[in-house]
Amino acid sequence: MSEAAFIALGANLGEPLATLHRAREHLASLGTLTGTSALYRTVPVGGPPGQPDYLNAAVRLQTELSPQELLAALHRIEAQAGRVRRERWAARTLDLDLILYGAQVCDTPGLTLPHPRAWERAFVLAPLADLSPALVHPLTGETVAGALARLGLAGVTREVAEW
Ligand code: A4P
Ligand code: MG
Repeated sequence: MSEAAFIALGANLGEPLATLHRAREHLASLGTLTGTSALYRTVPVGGPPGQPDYLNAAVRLQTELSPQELLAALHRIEAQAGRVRRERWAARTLDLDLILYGAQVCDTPGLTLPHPRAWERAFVLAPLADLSPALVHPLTGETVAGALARLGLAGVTREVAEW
């Protein structure tokens, strides 16, 4: 049985656009990509000061992988992009977060669904709104469009629609 997964992409080191292109190709091999958001340039949230701006985007993937298998595949793609895990929220060549996997809810040491901070972050919600503005948070019922209206778009600039 396949499920719709929403994956957020972020990069702010190296060559972010080339990294995101490669990541999208890898993601396409994990199932069927059924949507790609616009590309956003965003001001870093949290982490050490002086980081470069991020490029952020999101994709919808129809996949037969379980959420655990999918997250493991995301970590492999991050590693291939040369990601080194240093301090939390540090600058990175590539971050792939599993935002939603159908309406599944779980909280285990390795995987939390939905992604715990997604509905508080415009750099995640703006790309998600391109894909599915009416998508609801499975626990709170708040839509993506509703959360984005609540947060506003400060620090988030739509760069290009197609990438
Ligand atoms: N993990 C648990 N659940 C999930 C999930 N649903 N998706 C675990 C992905 N990972 C999940 O992640 C830490 C651990 O979370 C992993 O071991 C994984 O098993 P990480 O990617 O190693 O570390 P991180 O990315 O620094 O932490 P995290 O918690 O993913 O950070 P955030 O909250 O995603 O923040 N500002 C802008 N403008 N744009 C950004 O993209 N990204 C971050 C990262 C901070 N500021 C940003 C951006
Ligand atoms: Mg992450």
